[in-house]
Amino acid sequence: MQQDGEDRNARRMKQIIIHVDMDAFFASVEMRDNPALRGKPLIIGALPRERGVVATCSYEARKYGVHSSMNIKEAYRLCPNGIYMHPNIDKYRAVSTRLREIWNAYSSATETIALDEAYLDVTEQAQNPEGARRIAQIIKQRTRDELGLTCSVGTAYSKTAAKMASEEKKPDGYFEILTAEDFVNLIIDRDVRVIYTVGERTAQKLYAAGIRTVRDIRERSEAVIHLLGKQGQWITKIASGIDERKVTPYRPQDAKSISREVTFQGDVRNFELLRDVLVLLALCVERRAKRHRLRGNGVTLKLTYADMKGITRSRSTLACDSAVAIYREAVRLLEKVEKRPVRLIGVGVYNLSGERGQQLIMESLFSESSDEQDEEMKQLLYGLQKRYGLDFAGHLEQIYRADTLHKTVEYMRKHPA
Ligand code: TTP
Ligand code: MG
Repeated sequence: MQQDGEDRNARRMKQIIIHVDMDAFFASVEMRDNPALRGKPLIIGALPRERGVVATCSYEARKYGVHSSMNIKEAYRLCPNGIYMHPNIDKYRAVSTRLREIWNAYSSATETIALDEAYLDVTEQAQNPEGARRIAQIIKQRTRDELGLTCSVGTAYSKTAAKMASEEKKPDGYFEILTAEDFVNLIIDRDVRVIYTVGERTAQKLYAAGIRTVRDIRERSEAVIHLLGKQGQWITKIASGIDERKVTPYRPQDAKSISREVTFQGDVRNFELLRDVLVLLALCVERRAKRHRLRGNGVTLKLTYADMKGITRSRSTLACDSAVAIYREAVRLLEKVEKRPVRLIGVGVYNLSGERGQQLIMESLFSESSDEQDEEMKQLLYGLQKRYGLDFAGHLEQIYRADTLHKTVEYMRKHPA
């Protein structure tokens, strides 16, 4: 009987998608390389006394309530005995390259979402759920044997279901969701936040309308659409198990960098001014990246000194998908360069990748953008207005235009703080 059911599934499955997600990725790599860290609450991100957030933490640290994106101070309060470390992004990137080699061997298309996470289209290679199960086991085995790491894998008929499946048995898990009915049955009584585009704010709106579970979404789909518009349509579709998105391979060779620069009319010795110009450049870069639905994994600062000597400085980082983050990284780089008169300054992001950028766009569309960062950018702009007597009110859009940017920067140069 089971077999019959599966054959029907196999025939019905237009696509078979595997989602792979490494377990506690950064932390696992560190524990692999340093046995003394194993079994300990390990928090990767920043040191307790620094400004910063948790990038990830070991499962032992999660028991204390620590989680990704939590302020490091809060993490320290919850877990004072934890081991705190900075991330070694270049190391994780090298692991990621090896992972992609494994993934690519079994899929016709691999869509990398993050260093540790990808969708694989295995429709042809797998043929049926049994084949997909075999591929999943091989991927898990090779990841363990060749890289000394564990991952969780989900197989499903859609991307959303595959991602849900890989989360179901974390860590080191495997789970299948072969039909939309199975998907709906699995999540029907869960909180609305199980749907990945439902963030905290959206959830609050839904709760306020008495919509708490996926079942509520399904039973009150019109209310959901009324409440959330376009996002509501998407959510009600997902709540019915409908997601026909294809796995779109991300090809690193297609990615370029995105950058903006300005040349001053007169050389600038004042590095405070350069810092302030970085705010505007970062906004421009962020906007371009979002337009192209891209997200950088590194920031570059470019300077040309008055004697025409040019330098570039770069930093690998994960968090550079917002203007604030780009600005912060660029400032760090600026702090380290030789302080001589400057005629040109530029900022860029490189190592572009697709989906997180896409999610970002979706998030901002659905007004789920990060309040804290918005607030910080507002403060930065407010500072510029005050220091240079600028008036951005209503004109900020204009800044993105090259001529306005130049004019504004020139104005700042001539009216120093
Ligand atoms: P995730 O897959 O979200 O987390 P994880 O692999 O650490 O843990 P899990 O077992 O729950 O999958 O993210 C992968 C890596 O990306 C993570 O190790 C660190 C990094 N990351 C950040 O730097 N900031 C973030 O906010 C998140 C969510 C992840
Ligand atoms: Mg992971």
